[in-house]
Amino acid sequence: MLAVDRASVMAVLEGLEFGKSDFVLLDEVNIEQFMENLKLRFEKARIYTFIGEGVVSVNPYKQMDIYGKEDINAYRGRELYENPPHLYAVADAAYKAMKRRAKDTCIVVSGESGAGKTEASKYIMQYIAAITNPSQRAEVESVKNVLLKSNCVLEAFGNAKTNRNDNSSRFGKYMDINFNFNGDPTGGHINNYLLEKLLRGGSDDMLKSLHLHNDPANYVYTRDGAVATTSYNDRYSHNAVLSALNVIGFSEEEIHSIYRILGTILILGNLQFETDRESVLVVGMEDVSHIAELISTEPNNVTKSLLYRTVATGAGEVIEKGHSEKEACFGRDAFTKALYERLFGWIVSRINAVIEVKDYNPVLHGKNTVIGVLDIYGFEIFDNNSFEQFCINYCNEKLQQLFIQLILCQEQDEYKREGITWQHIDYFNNQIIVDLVEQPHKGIISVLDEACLSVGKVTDTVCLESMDAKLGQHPHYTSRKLAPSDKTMEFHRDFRIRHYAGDVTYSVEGFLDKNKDPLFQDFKRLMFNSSNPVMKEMWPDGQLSITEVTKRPLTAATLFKNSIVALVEKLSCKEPYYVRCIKPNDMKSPALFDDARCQHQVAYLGLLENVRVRRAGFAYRQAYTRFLQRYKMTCEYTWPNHLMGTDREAVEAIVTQHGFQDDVAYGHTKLFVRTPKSLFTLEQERAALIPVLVLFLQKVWRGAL
Ligand code: AOV
Ligand code: MG
Repeated sequence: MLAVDRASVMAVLEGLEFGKSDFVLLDEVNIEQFMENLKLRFEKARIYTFIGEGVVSVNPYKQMDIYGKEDINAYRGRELYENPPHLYAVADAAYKAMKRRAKDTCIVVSGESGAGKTEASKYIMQYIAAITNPSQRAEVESVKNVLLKSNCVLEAFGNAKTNRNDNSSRFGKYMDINFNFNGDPTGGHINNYLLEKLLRGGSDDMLKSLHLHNDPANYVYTRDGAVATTSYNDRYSHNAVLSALNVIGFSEEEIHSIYRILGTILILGNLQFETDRESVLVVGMEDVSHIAELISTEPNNVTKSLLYRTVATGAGEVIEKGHSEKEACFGRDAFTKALYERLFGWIVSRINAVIEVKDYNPVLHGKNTVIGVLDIYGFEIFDNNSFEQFCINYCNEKLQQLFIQLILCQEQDEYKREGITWQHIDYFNNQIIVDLVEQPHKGIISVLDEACLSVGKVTDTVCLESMDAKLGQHPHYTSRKLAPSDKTMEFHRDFRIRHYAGDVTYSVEGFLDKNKDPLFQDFKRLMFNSSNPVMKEMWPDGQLSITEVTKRPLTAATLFKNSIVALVEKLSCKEPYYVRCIKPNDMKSPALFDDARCQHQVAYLGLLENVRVRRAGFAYRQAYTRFLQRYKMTCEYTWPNHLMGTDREAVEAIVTQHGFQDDVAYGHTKLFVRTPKSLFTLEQERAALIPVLVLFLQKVWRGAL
């Protein structure tokens, strides 16, 4: 009987009716061909497609039977092209690079809201957890357990139901997983970015002890979410969160403090003020005493913080100034948001303390390597774009910039490793847009900050004017004033950035308020003086006296910029792998591929650019062994087994027989093909041979040959 190995059989049976499994194999890189392939694959339930070592994923909106134990085993330790495209293939590639070459790697998952980023990150984490620690060492298992459980907790506090996604992450998350020289996880670290402040409910008993009702519709802050359909079983997830908190090691007291803070937030949201003659009062003192009880302080302190603000006069005197009703409402909202933000930040820091790598001695334990997983909101283009979209889109510009640099570097490195001459690649460099946003003294953030910090009444419109004055000449910036013919923009409100992914018009309304730190020091002091040690710990800046408080706290945009710069720094020393998520429709339907919506995403994710960069030098590269497995049936000298000296020589025989020897370069371990056309000949021939070979293989298996 002839010896036919498994990989050859797999390769033969993987037909072409599912479209091209890698976009670099398209006949031509244009949007039509790209979309045609993406759609065909989605309709054939092939939700993943490679772009080189990255994968494009289309949200299936239904359970797929492709994440089981057998699937994990099929990808484990295999080369990229051996199996159909899958998240596991990318996760495995990142893991292998780390283990074999002791390289730090990262997996960047991007895409718009509801595209499947968080699900993808979870599958990646599960894959890594499944393939590591085969000997089941207890200390590694416990690290893995905490890493996996932390997801559940962060989702419970950082996710919310939005109209685009029932379980939308309102924060960006970057998680480093540390590995020892064995390739087993030893710890990790989580960073979170720009949490939008939202919340969800707890159990009846829990809520009752907190003086809360279990119907979210009773609370101003949760009411909107309660109207939408519930696709999550809240009670079930509540228990899961509690058990996850326990596994991670939160104490009873800490868990109780968490719920006390959530309770405070809900009651605060309902709190009203009224003006009686000259003075402003809280409506319903019962709520105030509940809050006081929850945050372990005197009701009097709560009332004071809500109604007065301590200010230092020019003469260094400290006086108490009563709020107007409007100021009191503003203060209350800023306080609840800050409570939530601090709570979330504190939870993240507690998890980090547990998973931090301790006692790692590189001499004893070998080099410590890292895989980072980034799950971050993708580009957002809404009908109405505000400060949040501005931050998110700036973040995506930074990631695109990093992508360009890293992919090009990665290519260059591989060519060097394989001993192949480097070729220049032409691409659009978006640094110019990054500068437009972040350049010191000139960029949009700097103009915004200046406006926020200046004394006197600066309005959003005034700020827009100074942006126009400074940036009017910039090729990627337009305001309605500068292009008065543009009827789609408003005269005094809008400015537009030409992002690498498309034009976005931002309404400047509310930019200044959102950029300021709106929280009065009185609230910080209130929390710092709580007799609950957990709460005290969350508000260390509350101990500053009014005269010590820095007059110019960092603005939201600057804080965000700093965190993104730090993130990019973290990523830039790692070898990147990309998962690009696409949302097929806005109905959460498994059956609908909305062409226009998908095409829009393909455009702004820069996928064509991605394929072009990938193809600009050598479109396709493959290890000699794998290449041989896939194409050996197309050449008489190599089928079923070659009698050449090395695999490389056998590959040369295939290439020469098909006449594209001028289109390739031979690396140390891989064949590099410049234009994909050469491969098409091979692919077509292979496709034509498949039916014949299937018959042949069936005979082989039956022992007829
Ligand atoms: P996101 O993370 O990209 O949105 P999610 O990962 O939360 O999106 O996915 C949204 C929903 O799509 C999930 O709750 C699932 O119902 C479904 N889904 C996604 N991926 C899969 C998959 N591989 N298989 C089955 N169903 C899936 V946001 O966090 O809103 O930006 O802010
Ligand atoms: Mg998410």
